[in-house]
Amino acid sequence: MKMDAVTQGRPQPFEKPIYVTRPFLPPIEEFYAGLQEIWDSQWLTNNGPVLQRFSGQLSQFFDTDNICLFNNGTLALQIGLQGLEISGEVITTPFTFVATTHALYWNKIRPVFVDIEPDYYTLDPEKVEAAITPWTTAILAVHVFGHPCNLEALADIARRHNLKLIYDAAHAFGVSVNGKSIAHVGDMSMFSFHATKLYHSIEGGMLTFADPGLKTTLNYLRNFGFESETEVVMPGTNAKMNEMQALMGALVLDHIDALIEQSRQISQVYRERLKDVSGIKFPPLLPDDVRYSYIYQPVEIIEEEFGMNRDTLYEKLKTYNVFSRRYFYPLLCDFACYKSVALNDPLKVARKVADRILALPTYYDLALDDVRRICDIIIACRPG
Ligand code: T4K
Repeated sequence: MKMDAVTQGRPQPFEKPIYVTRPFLPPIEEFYAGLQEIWDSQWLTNNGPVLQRFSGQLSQFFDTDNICLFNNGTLALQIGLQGLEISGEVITTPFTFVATTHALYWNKIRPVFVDIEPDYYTLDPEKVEAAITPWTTAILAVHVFGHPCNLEALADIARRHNLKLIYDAAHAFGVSVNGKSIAHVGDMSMFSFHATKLYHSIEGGMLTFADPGLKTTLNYLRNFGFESETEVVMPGTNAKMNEMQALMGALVLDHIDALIEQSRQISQVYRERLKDVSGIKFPPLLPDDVRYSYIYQPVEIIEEEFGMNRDTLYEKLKTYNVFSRRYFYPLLCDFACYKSVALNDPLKVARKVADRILALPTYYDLALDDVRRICDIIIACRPG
């Protein structure tokens, strides 16, 4: 084990809190310049010029016109499910942020929770297949932590059972497989542009979809169903992205490569510095054909080997001013509002992972020396 943290003396608590993430903020002059344009146009929302330009930039970035922007990822997913007319049961993961299942619930769809794979924590295709019933209409899989799901296996199941395949890609901005953005898989994907994400527009969300015909429906659904001043063609809601969000999104987009590179370096330091510490398990490195964004730095704390459980470490880190997060604990099926959902899968892997998982701080201006110090603190927390 690397013991330099200990041999050089005990690491000191940080003077200022180190959070699990911090939003990237572009140079403020760039934002001022954009604000001036918004001030001049006096156009703040409702498909304004900044939003239209931003939408074009994203179409180029994702290499598709089949995109629709929303004011957050949760509403994007809710509306996407409605646009695809999903009903009945949907097979999904319990190891995700609550919004994934909430989006089903708001559409009166029954979530069917099945287990995840132990390496990357994404849906286990075998469990998906076993959970299909006559009421199943779709699979809602999550590229959790930006780890691509088992794309081929899920596509095969969806095809054979005539199910829609929807991806919650909230964490997967900038992720591509075989040189192609992950936005191109399945029937639909939802990306979150929330401030806590590597890529953000303050708040925001985006759907990408395979069927170009969906674009009109989604546009209606996010804007009250308005066709014209006097015509409403469907009971839509209000989920429009505004001009300030679009401005931030456009400015952050210019920095995406640098943000990914910085996150990659942070991840490399964590892996290197903690690699010989028993009881800390990293997800395996992704295959070469995946371009990963390093949006989160999840590790598993294995109590029997580390000598301390995840929750104790999580609390101890706070005394050093390090605020890691237990993404994603508890499992969604254990929240009061989903406890009544029947479980046919014991969720063995998901339960184990939820009890062990810890997301370590990672964000664009977290200095590599601070990452080393966090590692040394983790090592110093270890008993014995
Ligand atoms: N699906 C998945 C798989 C998701 O992970 C999410 C969202 C969604 C769907 C829904 O997408 P959105 O509707 O949110 O677009 C955060 C985010 O609010 C949420 O967007 C995200 N997932 C989830 C994983 O994390 P919290 O409750 O952990 O955030 P909070 O406020 O505790 O922030 C975490 C840390 O970030 C803070 O300790 C400090 C830092 N922070 C946060 C904000 C908001 C800042 O430094 N500045 C900030 O402005 O949920």
